[in-house]
Amino acid sequence: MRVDVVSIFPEYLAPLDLSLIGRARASGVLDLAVHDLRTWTHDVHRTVDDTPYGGGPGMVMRPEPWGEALDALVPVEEDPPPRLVVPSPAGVPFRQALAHEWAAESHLIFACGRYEGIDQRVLEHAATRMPVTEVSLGDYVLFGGEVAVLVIMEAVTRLLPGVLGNADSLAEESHAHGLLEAPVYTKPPGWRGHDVPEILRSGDHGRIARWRRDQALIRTARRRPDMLAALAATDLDKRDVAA
Ligand code: 6GU
Repeated sequence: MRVDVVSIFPEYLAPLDLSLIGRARASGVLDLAVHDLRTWTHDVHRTVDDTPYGGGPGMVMRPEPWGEALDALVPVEEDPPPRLVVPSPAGVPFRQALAHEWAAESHLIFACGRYEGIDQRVLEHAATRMPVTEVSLGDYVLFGGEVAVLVIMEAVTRLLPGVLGNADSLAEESHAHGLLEAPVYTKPPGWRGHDVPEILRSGDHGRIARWRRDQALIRTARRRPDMLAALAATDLDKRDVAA
């Protein structure tokens, strides 16, 4: 997968060199480049922003540098075209399903806005050439899209084939089945007066699976009642009702 990130703070994306994302890059699974938006400015001040039409606080990113950046990063006739992802608190929610969709793309371009955002015409024009998604991490406001790109790239990269050693951990994890994951334990069996639930040490795999499912249901009901309500009745088994 090819990924381009455009930002006025390219150093903010330095963590993409580390850990498992760094390893995915080194192994060739991920071909990632970070670009400074100011590369595509032409004035001495390398201006990227201006005051908003219609008034209001803050500054808006001017369209010209973004237009040139996308012209440079999208090869003419690229087939399929890349997907442009624009992090914004006004975007659609980023969820595991989107991470799966984007892990199947061959080329993603992230446009990191700062200030009050990017002139909307950049997105309108890009949409005539490629799919465009404005995406939000949640209901709070960040300074800019850079940290959102770190989050999204971590969620997407771990779904790329060959990145996670153990594919089973993808199947089991929170959000894979629309439920939060059950709590986990390791050795020692007793620690500071707190014991590992006896059932996990019983060796009875049927009862362990049932216990984990019940714990997942209880957690989800308490912490994310919205997720439980969204679970289709067909996703519940008869014994879930008890939990
Ligand atoms: Cl994706 N960007 C910004 N700037 N703020 C956010 C966000 C994204 N998601 C939540 N808040």
